[in-house]
Amino acid sequence: MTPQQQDQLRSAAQATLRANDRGGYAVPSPRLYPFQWNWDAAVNAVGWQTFDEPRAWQEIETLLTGQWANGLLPSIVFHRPADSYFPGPQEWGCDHLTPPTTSISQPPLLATMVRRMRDHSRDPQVDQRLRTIVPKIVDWHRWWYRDRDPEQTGLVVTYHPWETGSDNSPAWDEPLARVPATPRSYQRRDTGVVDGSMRPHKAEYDRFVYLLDFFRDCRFDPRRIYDECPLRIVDFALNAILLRANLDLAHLCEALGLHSDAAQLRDWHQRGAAAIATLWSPTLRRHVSLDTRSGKPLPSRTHAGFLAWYAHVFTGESGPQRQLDLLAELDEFLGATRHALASTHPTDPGYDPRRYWRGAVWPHINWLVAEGLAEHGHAAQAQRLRDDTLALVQAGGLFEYFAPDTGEGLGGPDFSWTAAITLILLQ
Ligand code: 2M8
Repeated sequence: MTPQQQDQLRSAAQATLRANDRGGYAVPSPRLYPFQWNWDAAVNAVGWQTFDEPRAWQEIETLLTGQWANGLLPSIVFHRPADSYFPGPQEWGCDHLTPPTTSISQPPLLATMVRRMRDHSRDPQVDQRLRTIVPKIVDWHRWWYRDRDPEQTGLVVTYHPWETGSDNSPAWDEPLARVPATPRSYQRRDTGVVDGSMRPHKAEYDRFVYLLDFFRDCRFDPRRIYDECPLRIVDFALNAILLRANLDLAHLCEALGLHSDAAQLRDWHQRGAAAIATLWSPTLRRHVSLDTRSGKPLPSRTHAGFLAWYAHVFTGESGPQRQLDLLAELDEFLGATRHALASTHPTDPGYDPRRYWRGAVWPHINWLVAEGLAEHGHAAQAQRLRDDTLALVQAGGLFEYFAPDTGEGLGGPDFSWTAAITLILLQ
């Protein structure tokens, strides 16, 4: 890409974030997702920081206004009403809250992004802001371990594919099939905004809706949901992101003198790293997620396993060999499609290159995987992912995701975290 092309792309990405700004938060894509999403906001903040640092911190402070008293940081904060999205706060049974939210969370990227923002900050007062922000993120991590790991296994469970962020990944097909379909009628909005061939099937939505009704009917009682929810999985990607975030949050706590929180966070990382090692499959050459209802691993061939580097869990004697095995698996992903990284390998029976998390390339996952690879000295693979991501965006536009075979931009247009990742990669 020439310097002039880079400038054009940078301007387009900045303009997209500005256009999606609703006053302190950016919507992921104007009509498809008209609220503030949790892990999107974390990525968007890093994108904002490349050209407007005060606005970057505001993205995070606005997200934290949605935090529950018990520490949960919800997946969506419905700051203002909008009717182009289903399900809204009434469906979640959370419309009485100020601001209204969902009742589930999302992958906890926030601490890692905040640490990065502190490292890149030009604000001499940055630690003043962090004295308010960091304890709230610690409360959120505490919520994960208290409510989502009540048996203290070291790994947290999730009850909804929307909480994993990879909503219709083939990894969830089998456990989701055991969830009853909702008996009630409802009206989806997403397929009125983008083509239905790029979105989850109705059978999946029927179960997504069943689950959110179930949480509401349980009055969000964590023990009851843990005992009775028909879907209960240990998602490798979510746990990898949480483990990495524990380390970054411990670092922030130490910088602020919060030493007992830091010690707790390092302990969670250590215990989690030991527990996550049991999710390694030598035949599949990667970690897999676990269905804790059936006790079975979920072996779908997805990109999730490549987050192991980012999570810093290759500890102990097995670490070097496992890294070699995972690099071999990565080579097979890189060679399988024209554009990397397909979210599902084409040989997986659930592969669908256009349908969202069943094959499409996701810029923010490419970036996270590249960060982890680079941190472990695998510079060439990291660069390949970064180059592929920028090439996709340049040719295909600032879309939500991209077809791994043709490079076509798919899903929502003018997408905030795609813009943010573009700005980060062009830095
Ligand atoms: C998608 O998820 C939402 C539900 O949270 C949806 O499809 O309605 C996912 O890609 C998720 O990971 C993402 O955070 C969200 C907003 O970009 O959209």
